[in-house]
Amino acid sequence: MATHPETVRAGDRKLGPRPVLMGIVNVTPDSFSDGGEAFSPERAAERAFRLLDEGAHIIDVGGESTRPGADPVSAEEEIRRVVPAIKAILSGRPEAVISVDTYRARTAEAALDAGALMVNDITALRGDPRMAPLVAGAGCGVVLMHMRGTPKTMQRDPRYGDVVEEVRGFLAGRAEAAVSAGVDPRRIMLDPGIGFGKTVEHNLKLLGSLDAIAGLGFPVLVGTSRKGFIGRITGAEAPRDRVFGTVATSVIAYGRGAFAFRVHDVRANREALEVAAAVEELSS
Ligand code: HH2
Repeated sequence: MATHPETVRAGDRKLGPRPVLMGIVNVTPDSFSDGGEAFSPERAAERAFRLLDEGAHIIDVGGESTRPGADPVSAEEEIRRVVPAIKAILSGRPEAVISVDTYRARTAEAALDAGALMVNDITALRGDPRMAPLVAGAGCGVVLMHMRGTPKTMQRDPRYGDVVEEVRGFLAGRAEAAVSAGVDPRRIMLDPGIGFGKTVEHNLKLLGSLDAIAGLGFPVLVGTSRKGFIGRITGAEAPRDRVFGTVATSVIAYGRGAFAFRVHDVRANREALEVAAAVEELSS
């Protein structure tokens, strides 16, 4: 554990030590959990202010749903959704650290110009050849996530030999590619991509063995919030009813070395993680 990085950089900011909370603001009509709830810049800003008040360290603004089976939107539409939202958030809270959830360089560039400090790329810089040079040149933070296939197709019978080994190997390769493209390693976070081309069992194995991914030496971000595998275990069909299950996954991930937590319910996860951190502090 001692060798894990204690911070991650994004622009001129440093985040950490863990637990770092990333609050989700989806400026979409169709996200699986909160679609339509923040589909105007004003609503997106209101939600972001609430999440910041609840203790979020980063606000992740997304303009395209990546739920299984979702259709992509155009870069123009994505920019039309995220840029006014980012500007509205920063006009109310100029200190906020904003991340943009996109795999398109045009969208990322527009978001960085509007003041975002981090790019959350579910394709780990494979989706757009211009993304790696953009991120390297901007000096922003970056999340590199594992995904099998695309959101449209990823849940069609995903199979792995050893899911933990495959995800770990993939993330090691993507971190190396990012560093070769000029990205500062202190700005990189890795994410196993819970729910992206994975069965319930794959998700559980990854959570249980997160220490293998944390062992790569980069801060690990996990995104379990309200996801379907939690509902499959608890029986909670509505995503908003999966908060208790989500909190359990966050605490488990923390115990296996996770650094950052991408969540809809910042207060519940933050309080649980603060307790986990207090216990760890006295037992290490
Ligand atoms: N999950 C979602 C979207 N972006 N980014 C990272 N790094 N890790 C994740 O696990 C992750 C992510 C899906 O969740 P959500 O944004 O709530 O829904 P939707 O994609 O339907 O907008």
